[in-house]
Amino acid sequence: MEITTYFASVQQEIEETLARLLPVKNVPEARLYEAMSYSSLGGGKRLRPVLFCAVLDLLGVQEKKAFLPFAAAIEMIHCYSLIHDDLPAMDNDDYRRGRLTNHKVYGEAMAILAGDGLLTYAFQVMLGIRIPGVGAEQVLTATKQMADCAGLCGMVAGQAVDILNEGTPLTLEELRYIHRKKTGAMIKGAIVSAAILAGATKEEQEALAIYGEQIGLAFQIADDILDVIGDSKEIGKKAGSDDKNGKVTYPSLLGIEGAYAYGEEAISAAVGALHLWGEEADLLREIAYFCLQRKK
Ligand code: GRG
Repeated sequence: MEITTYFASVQQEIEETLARLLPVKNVPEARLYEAMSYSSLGGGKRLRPVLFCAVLDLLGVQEKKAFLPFAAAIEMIHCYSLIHDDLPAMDNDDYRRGRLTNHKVYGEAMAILAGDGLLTYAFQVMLGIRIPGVGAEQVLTATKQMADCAGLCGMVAGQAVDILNEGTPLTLEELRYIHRKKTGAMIKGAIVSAAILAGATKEEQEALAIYGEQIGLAFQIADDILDVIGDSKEIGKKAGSDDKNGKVTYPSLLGIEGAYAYGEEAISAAVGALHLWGEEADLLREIAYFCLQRKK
């Protein structure tokens, strides 16, 4: 299947699954549900669920439907991170996915709670999942993988180091440390948790983990490049914010061309990690190129 068709089909399935999992209830805290839905529905590339589903396909899972709540829960964690990242105490952004940010619509307190709600609910969904042929231990291991990647071993740690180093010159190695955790961990988590649920061997899990780490790096490099040369309308947020906030980025350290070349090295390494598979891994190979070449 062509990559754009594949993205479109997973996007639709995730939209439907999220809408089902996040109904706005007629309860005193209805506004919290609204705020959670606002930032989860109707936008985003859904890259992490796409990777999750592509790994299931690679490993021969025939019926993906029962796995979709797990993929949607990963997207909830991602959406929570975007809500919190946009808060005045963090990046203080007004636009995300082409719309006003959560705190601009619902206020800061509700935005914090919407993020908290999404993060907690994501783990409730993952742990409650029942998939025919998938054992409880696999579900626990996959959920633990996501907790590691989202929390203190991953995204939260990366965000903390990023904030702690604001205004400080960084080396390439330090920048990589931040992004390996802040951006890369959730991408790798989506890939490895799918591999665990699909019953991949240790060797397959390790190969896919390397693939995830490398495309995570390329994805971040593309993000930094888009912040310099991207179109604000297309990326759905204001371009130029890294420069305005004095952030060290791959282009600021390596120049645009140098950063792109560095991204190409990461893509080669990602594609190289897929050597265990033949053409059944072509979709993952295409997604790797997309991560660097994307326009939004
Ligand atoms: C608040 C704990 C906490 C973490 C925030 C996600 C994040 C960490 C920060 C976002 C800042 C940022 C622009 C990071 C670069 C890479 C990235 C994660 C971009 C956003 O992800 P996309 O492009 O977004 O997949 P969509 O909207 O397509 O889902």
